[in-house]
Amino acid sequence: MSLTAKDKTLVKGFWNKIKGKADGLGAEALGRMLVVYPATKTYFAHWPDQAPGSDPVKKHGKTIMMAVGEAVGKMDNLVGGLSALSDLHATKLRIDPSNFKILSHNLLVACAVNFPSDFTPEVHVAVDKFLCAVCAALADKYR
Ligand code: HNI
Repeated sequence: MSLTAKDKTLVKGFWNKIKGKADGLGAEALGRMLVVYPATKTYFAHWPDQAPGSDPVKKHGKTIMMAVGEAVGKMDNLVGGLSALSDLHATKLRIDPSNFKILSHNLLVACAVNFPSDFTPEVHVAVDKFLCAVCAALADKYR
């Protein structure tokens, strides 16, 4: 389902509210993913510590959210804008693309928990659609 003009406006507005705390949100989402969906830990086996709040989780949470922030700026062409990142996940990192949805779910949870009044049902659906579009763009280079 493609993003409407209203979805894009809502996503941009919400991003502007959360971007100052994006690093922490990314770390919380990643930490939750590793605990709640432990099969995802296989991809991070080379990290010294996979616990929520650990240095690698914090660092990678920030990396993920920088990419999400860039995606907010590329909402009109996510497939093109994320093609290098898709290629990396497909051919080098070899991440099963079903995991993108799992991380997105955890990002939504982190947003809801940390921004309860801004994360209205209307924002929720727009951000969910946006993250689905990001997942589809990240999966684009798989075949
Ligand atoms: Ni992902 C590296 C962005 C989902 C496993 N990932 C990155 C990098 C970015 C990134 C940016 C750093 C790239 C570089 O070094 O140039 N990843 C994203 C985004 C999403 C996502 C925006 C989804 C919204 N990645 C996932 C998922 C998994 C995943 C769901 C596995 C479950 N990513 C990785 C791994 C690395 C990685 C593994 C390498 C990290 C490292 O420290 O070695």
